Amino acid sequence: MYTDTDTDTDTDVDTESDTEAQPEVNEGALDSTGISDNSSDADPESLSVADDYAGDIDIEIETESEEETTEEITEETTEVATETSVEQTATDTTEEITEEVEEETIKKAEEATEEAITNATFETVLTQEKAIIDENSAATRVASVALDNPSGIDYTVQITGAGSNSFIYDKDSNELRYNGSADYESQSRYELVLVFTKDNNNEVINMPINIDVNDIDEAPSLTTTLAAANFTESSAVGTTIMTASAPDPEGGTITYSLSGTDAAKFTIDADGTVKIASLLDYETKDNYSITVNASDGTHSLSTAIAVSLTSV
Ligand SMILES: [Ca+2]
Ligand SMILES: [Ca+2]
Ligand SMILES: [Ca+2]
Repeated sequence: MYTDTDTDTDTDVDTESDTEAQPEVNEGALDSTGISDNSSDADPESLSVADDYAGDIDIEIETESEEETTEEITEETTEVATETSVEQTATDTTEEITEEVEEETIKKAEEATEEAITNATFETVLTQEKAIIDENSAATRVASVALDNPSGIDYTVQITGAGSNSFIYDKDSNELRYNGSADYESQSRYELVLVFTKDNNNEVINMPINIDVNDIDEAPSLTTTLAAANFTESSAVGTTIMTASAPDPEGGTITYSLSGTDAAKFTIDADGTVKIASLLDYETKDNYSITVNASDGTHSLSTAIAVSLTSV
C-alpha cells in the first residue's frame, strides 16, 4: 500500500543514509602500520594492542630510572654524608677552637684582672705605737706603716699639722719618728696627718694620727742681775744688790735662798730681790761672796755671785 511503500522508502533512505555515514577504511594504510593483521581474520591470541607496546616501553624506562635514581640517591647520600661529616668535623673543630678561644680569653681576662689589681694595689695600714710621748724625751718611733705596694708605685709622704716638724717619716723603714723636741709648755698635743700621694694617679691617702705630750716637771731657769757693778761701803741696809729670777716651766712656786761665805750680810726676798742686811765695811772686806738658790720644790738651782765694794 502506498503508505507502506512510503515507510519502506523511508527505511531505505535511512539505510542508505547509515551506509553513507560510515567512514571508508583505507586498507592500504592499515597494511603499512601492521595493524591490518588485527583484522577480524587474525587469531585473537595474536592480537596486540597499542597498550602492550606502551607497557614494554614504560618498564624499560622505569628500570633505567630506578638504577639512575638509586645511583643518584647513593651519590646524593654519599655527598650528604660527606657534607655532614665535613660539617660535623667543621662543627667539632669550631667548637674546639671556640672553647680554646674562650679559655684563652678567660685566662687573659683573669691575668688582666690580676695585673690590674696588682697595679692598683697600694694599701697602707698605720699602726700607732705611741699615743703619748714625754716632753724632752729622746727621739723615738711613734708609728709604723704596713705598706702593700707590689708594683712599686712611687709615692711621696708628707706630715701635716701643727708641730709636724717635730716628726720625720722614714720611707726605708716606713716609720714615723719623733725627733725629740717636744715641749709640753709649747704644744701639748699633735694632730698630724700622714699623707701618702701616689705618683701614678695623684691619689692621696690620709692617715690621721694624734699624739699627746706628757708634761714633765722641769727645773726653773735661774738668772741673776746685779743692780750695780760696785757698791759703796756706805750703802744703807736694805739696799738692793741684785734681783734673781727663776721662772718655772710648770709655773710652780719658787723658793729663793742665799748661801755661801757672806750670805749673812744679805737677804733675799720671796720675789728674788737681794738686799744688804748689815752694813758692809770695805776695810774688812771689799768683795763678798754669796750664792743664790732657787727651787721649785723638786729642782734646785744655784748661782754664785760676787759683790764688790768701793771705799768712800
Ligand atoms: Ca717643757
Ligand atoms: Ca714641763
Ligand atoms: Ca718645775
